[in-house]
Amino acid sequence: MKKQGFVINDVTTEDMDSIKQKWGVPKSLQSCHTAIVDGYVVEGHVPAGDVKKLLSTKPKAVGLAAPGMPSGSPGMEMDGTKPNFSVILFDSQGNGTTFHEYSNQ
Ligand SMILES: [Cu+2]
Repeated sequence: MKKQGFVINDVTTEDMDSIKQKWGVPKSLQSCHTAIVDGYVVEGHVPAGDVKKLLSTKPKAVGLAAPGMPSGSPGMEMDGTKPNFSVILFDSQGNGTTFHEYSNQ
């Protein structure tokens, strides 16, 4: 994210659950880490391009999530594996819609 021009304030905590709860990350969308960018939640390995699109389009939503630890996502690259996962836009009701589909097809 730094390379993409984001300023990072890195916080390490054992208590990720209460952070995710506080920011309204639905259980089904949770991943290993949670970022807050301009008031939006970015959950998990969401590519920088999607975060930029979120910030430029400013949809009415809580944030973006890449649930789990999808292989091929930033930081999870594997040799010969193309990204194959979905970035989900979710609202305060916990409803998600596909924001960006990465497909290796
Ligand atoms: Cu992860």
